Amino acid sequence: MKRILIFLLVLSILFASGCLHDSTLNPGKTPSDSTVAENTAKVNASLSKGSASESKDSGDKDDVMPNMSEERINAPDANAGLSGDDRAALKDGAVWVKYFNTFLPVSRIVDGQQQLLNKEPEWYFEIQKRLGANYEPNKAVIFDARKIYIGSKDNIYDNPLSEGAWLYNPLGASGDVIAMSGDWEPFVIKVRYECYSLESQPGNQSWENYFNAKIKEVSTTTPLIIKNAWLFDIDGDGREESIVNASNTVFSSGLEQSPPARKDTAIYTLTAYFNSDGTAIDMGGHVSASVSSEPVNSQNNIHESYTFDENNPKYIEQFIAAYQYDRNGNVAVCPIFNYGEYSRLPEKNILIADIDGDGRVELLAMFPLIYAPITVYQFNENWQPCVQFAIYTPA
Ligand SMILES: [Ca+2]
Ligand SMILES: [Ca+2]
Repeated sequence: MKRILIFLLVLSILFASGCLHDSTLNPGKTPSDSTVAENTAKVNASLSKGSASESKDSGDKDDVMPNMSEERINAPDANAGLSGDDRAALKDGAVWVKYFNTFLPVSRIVDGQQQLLNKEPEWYFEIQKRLGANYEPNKAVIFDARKIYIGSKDNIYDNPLSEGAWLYNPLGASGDVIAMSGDWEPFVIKVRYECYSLESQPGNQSWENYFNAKIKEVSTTTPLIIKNAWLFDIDGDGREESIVNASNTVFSSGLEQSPPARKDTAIYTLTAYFNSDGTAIDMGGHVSASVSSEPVNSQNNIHESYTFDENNPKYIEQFIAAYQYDRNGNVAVCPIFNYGEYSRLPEKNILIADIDGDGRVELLAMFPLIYAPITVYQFNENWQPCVQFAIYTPA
């Protein structure tokens, strides 16, 4: 139950950050909307706590209200440019993506028409009702997503996140396998996957400029840490496009107190798509200075802090840490202490595959997180990712 509540809290962060584009949940139909609302209220309260604290979603909005349509704002119309003469016909068939222990539908072509389109993300059970017996894989063939990666040396699974705080690997939880019923090759573009350590950051100026600008909306004293990136040539022009995750938070428990040197430090998890010219498309995330530097103390309504409350040790947990600057200007691991439910926003995982048989790849983005959506992007005529379909995942 506790784990579920933690997931719900993270989900509420997703909502607060606008990460769930167009997340118009249907009251009374969601399995947990009251809890989500409760937790969203808590997160918003937490985000607005203290005069030094401020939060930003990854869009440009200054208000605290969730920016629900961020991904659509940043991505052109889902159907723009899709009717060009050069576009091959869709092939009848279906594709499911593995999500933890189940398969969720992401494409279904009947008589050349895509059945899985929506303007708003839908809950899995609504899709299930619509598809009936076709909701689950039927006569499907399993494809291992490792096939999209170039070379075993650069393989996603041959690059285990190394020691300590980098141990948490979201990539195994979802998107490592698809099921397909159809007659085409799904993996038509090769992808390089890179994951970075504190010591070996990629040094890509475009990425740094983009993410630093996002972080500086909230804090000028927070280190930028690029976690991982997928690199691929989506338009075949010989120059790589990329999808990049940046985050300074990690799961790491049992750490000694070591608060950051400054009070206005931020926590963030951000994802962006980069064109080969370095321009970026926001793919969601969250940045805020919501973690207090005052001792965590439920009576003072401080639920997440870099500082321990010695008066109430048995109610305090520590399983998250953030990379911040110490007084010497070095990047240090600063544990986050908390009362009650609190978790970090995980990084997105992606998969690039042709899921509708027209020879062009689609992009799937997902979180290793219950209830969070799997989003399908189609590339438009300018090779910009446009939201086509999204399904909220089950617990
Ligand atoms: Ca390219
Ligand atoms: Ca396609």
